[in-house]
Amino acid sequence: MRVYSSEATKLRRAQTELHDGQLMAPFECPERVDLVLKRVRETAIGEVVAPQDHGLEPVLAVHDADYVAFLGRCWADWQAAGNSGEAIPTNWPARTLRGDRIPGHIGGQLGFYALGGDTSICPGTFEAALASKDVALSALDHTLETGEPSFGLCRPPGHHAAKDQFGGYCFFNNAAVVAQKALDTGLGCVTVLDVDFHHGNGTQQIFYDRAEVLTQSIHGDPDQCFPYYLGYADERGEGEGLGYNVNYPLPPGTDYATWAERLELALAEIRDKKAELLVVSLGVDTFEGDPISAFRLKSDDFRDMGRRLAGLGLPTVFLLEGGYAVAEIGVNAVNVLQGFEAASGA
Ligand code: Q9C
Ligand code: ZN
Repeated sequence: MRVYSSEATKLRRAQTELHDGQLMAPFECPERVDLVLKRVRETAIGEVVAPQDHGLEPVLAVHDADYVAFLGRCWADWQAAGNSGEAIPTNWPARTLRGDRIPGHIGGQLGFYALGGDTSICPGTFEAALASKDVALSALDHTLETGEPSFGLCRPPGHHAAKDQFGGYCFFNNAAVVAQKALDTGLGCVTVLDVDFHHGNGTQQIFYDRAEVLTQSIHGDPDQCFPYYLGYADERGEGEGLGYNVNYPLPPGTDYATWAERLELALAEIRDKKAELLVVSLGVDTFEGDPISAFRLKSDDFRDMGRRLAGLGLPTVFLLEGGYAVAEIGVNAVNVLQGFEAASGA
């Protein structure tokens, strides 16, 4: 398996996260990259390669141009407005206000382009997000060229990023960028399977009315878990995309036996829709020790997850999403990859 990683993904080092009423050190930290990389090297799961620059075009294929431009200038504008701390949104076009105006003030723009207050913007954020999508796109290139599986050590993660909103630690939707690029190179049907603890709201939104990308997510029930306002089982897609989005919400406390039953349903759906490429949004925050999540997967369960994914026999791109039990994310992520390789005989 080929692994893609970039030092530039560590350029974002936020100091603040507004979490459960406290301003604390962010869970989504650059050390995550080094911990996964360390385990990749220990296990020799694959050669580690630096990504190629893919420019902004593949990002603009799934994100709005004004949103991308906002991310590019946000930190400078925030500083120019006289703020000393990190850019944290505190006001939104909430239901009783107008959602059709983009205010001139950076504070108003920040709330317009944010879906939560959990993700502070700091120096290096845009640069790290650019590196993260290059890692993802380079992994795709390798898999399309060789048929071999790839692992993109993406950071910041991507699956919460919508067409024109950041949040949940995500800025560019790496999985969506990759899925769209695969379609643009001639594939007919791509699938994104999101196994992160949190619902992949951004990926769902981006492809909601389209049949070329089957999006599925197994996650903590949004009635109890972030992102709260999307990810319910009755969201099945719309228009041509009806039937091409499937959500599997599960209650806090869910163990692997129950989780794996949903995975089998998702795999059957992928076979049924005849997807030609599998993109795995690989969050390992389903781990029992994760500090912000509530499933009970054990480290060995991640191997079994990889084994089941390999059963599809599809070209596969793994992209890192969440996972915050920093001591164990390397073991858990690489366990998925090892289980996959062992079962595919690669
Ligand atoms: N107290 C990813 O795993 N915080 N993002 C929820 C609940 C946001 C997680 C707050 C969690 C985002 C990629
Ligand atoms: Zn997550």
